[in-house]
Amino acid sequence: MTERIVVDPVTRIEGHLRIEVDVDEKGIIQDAFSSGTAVRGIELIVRDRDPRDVWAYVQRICGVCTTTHALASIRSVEDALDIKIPRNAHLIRDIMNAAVFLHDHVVHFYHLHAFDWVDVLSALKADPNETSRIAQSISDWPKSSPGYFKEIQTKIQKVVESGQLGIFANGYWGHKAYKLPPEVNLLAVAHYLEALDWQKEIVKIHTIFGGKNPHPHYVVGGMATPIDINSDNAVHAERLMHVSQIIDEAIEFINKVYIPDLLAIGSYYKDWTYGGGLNNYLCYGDFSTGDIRDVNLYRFPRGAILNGNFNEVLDVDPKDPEQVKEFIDHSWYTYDGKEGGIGKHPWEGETSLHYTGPKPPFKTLNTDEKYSWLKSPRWKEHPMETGPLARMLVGYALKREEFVSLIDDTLKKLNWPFEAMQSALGRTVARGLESILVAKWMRDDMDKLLKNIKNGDQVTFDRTKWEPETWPKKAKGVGWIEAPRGALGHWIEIENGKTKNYQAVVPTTWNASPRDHKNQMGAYEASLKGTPLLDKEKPLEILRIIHSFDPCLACAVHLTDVVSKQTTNIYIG
Ligand code: NFE
Ligand code: MG
Repeated sequence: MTERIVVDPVTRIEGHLRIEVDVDEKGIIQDAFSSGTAVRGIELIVRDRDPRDVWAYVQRICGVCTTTHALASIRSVEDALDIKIPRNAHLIRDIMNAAVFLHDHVVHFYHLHAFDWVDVLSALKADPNETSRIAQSISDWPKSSPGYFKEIQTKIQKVVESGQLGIFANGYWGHKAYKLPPEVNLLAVAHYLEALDWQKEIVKIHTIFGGKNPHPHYVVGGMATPIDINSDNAVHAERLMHVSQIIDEAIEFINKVYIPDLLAIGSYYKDWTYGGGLNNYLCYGDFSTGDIRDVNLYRFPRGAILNGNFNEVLDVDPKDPEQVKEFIDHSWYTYDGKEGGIGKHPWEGETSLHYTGPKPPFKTLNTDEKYSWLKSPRWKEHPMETGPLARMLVGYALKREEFVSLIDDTLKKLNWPFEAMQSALGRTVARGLESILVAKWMRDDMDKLLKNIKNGDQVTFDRTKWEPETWPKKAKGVGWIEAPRGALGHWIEIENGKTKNYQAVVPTTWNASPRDHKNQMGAYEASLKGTPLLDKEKPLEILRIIHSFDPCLACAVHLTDVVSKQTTNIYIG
């Protein structure tokens, strides 16, 4: 006998996600279902538009990865039209992508995920002297005096006494699964508040290079960033120094706050090894030290791993029609008027909505049939996990020195076997570790940019192929990118200077996808299976695992109609 538990909405994520699990008498999850419950229509509007404008529309797929979809879109157009961009533009784009990684990862750790491990209310019982001692033993971050932590505690006390816990209301405080001593909880709450301040600084990189955040500006052929070190009307010397300083501060915050906290918290939970899941990992790769199309120069390498076989990294090609396909057997769509059975490569993709779920209000979804607005992307028909864990493990399997030493050092510190990485906590650790790498690459890219500028190269845009008259009549391209949550691809088909087809397959669509044509679970679903719940009324373990992926459902459910003129036919209720 199993009992179904529904978590809807899952909070502290972006977008609308519902999780249904079947638990047995012992409270162990036997089956799990992930459902995207909202539908959006962003991509519908790019058809027939000028490919040079598409980035500005599809960027609105998400307000979290604020730069990501624009960059994927721009790269798809440049790939289709074989446009090469100036070196400075490439460096600026990668610095901006790195800024999103660091912003997202820090915000995810402190503001979205930490409270699955950290009990805010327990912090009230902490001895601030002891918190101070712990803080100074793990880092030389200056804000660490007993008085400072006492002040934070008083702040929490006031909030609790006011009876208005605000965003801290309805947490599972006091849950038996929380293991941190009060002093470490207090440390984490203090850094939760500091990270709130910090995150508003790093986005200034976007405002300087891209005009604003969210949704900074891009241009096909380079960057819309005029650089002139002597002009007030351009990104001048002072602005460049500001970016440089923010990068240094980011490196410091990551190394002195984020990583020490991650390891301190992780060390109390290292026996909680649930949440691994598929053991299939997919990376498109990114952060090229040369041309973006030269995959060999990627600092995040490209590759796929199946069934946890780290001895073999398989070649990935998003252009191969046999590799990336989306299935709809359990998704509220049809293909050619049929309910499923086939997968479509994004260049041939189709999005025809067809809601067949229960009429609200309802208790549970009919998970034997269709149950999500997400499609099921598959790589060679395998469900894949994408994101920080996939990137770190692919780098490790390829024996890249940076990845191997970072992972091995961390495993030693946590006294963990390698297999422990394949868990919810491992995913969270991987996110921290890749932040160290990305911050380092960002510094390196900025140094290279400054050097170019110093040598007199201030060019950021190449207009050779700006005019549609210079384009072929028909062209197809893919823009891939490693986004904070994983491998993202935008596929475009251009005809007579207009966008004919457009399709995005997004990291959270891979991870949160429902079952496919072979009834194979998506990454979220597989990661929940076998996990024991200590308290079915307060399924904290489900949040831990799902949050470890950093869900973004707005990204995951975006729509495009590439075949019929008809767009939607939704009937709910
Ligand atoms: Ni909406 Fe995104 C990232 C993209 S989604 S946040 O990272 O692309 O999975
Ligand atoms: Mg799509």
